[in-house]
Amino acid sequence: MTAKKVFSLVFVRNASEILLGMKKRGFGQGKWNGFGGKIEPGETIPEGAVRELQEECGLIAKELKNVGLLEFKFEGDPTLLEVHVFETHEYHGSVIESEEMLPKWYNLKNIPFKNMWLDDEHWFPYMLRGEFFKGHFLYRGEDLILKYNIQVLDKL
Ligand code: 6OG
Repeated sequence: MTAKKVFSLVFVRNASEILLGMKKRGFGQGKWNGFGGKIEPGETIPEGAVRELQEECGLIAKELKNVGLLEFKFEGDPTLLEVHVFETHEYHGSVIESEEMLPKWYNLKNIPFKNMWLDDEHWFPYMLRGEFFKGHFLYRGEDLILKYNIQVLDKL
């Protein structure tokens, strides 16, 4: 049986910038990414997304838009990682560094793909165009994508 782990991933956006966090420890250490983590038992996926965003960068999302779905497998590991991707344009609070993340605003034209998960370069354009995407990636280790596909889906 394939085990599944469900995660949230939230990007805070305005018209010209996106807030990324550099992961200071654990899985993905040293990479810039959105804010998120494992959905806890008893919470919905959006609840988990709001909680992780606040824990990791201090912002409280007033609305969340589900913008895509990512699935990851790592060669030799049957676990499927299912990552629900959200954007928020409305929030309160101010950005703070946490034990897990160093937040920084990036211009949308200057996203640091070289220091991000390799998959990001493939699906970010869909997110930035506002197309709801579903991506599936098979990794060998953390630095090689063996195969992938991305579909655009009609918004639910
Ligand atoms: P914690 O384990 O720290 O949450 N995540 C990925 N994000 C991208 N862009 N690419 C990947 O490729 C990823 N694998 C996991 C999901 C980990 C956070 O990192 C995301 C979560 O938001 C393999 O709790």
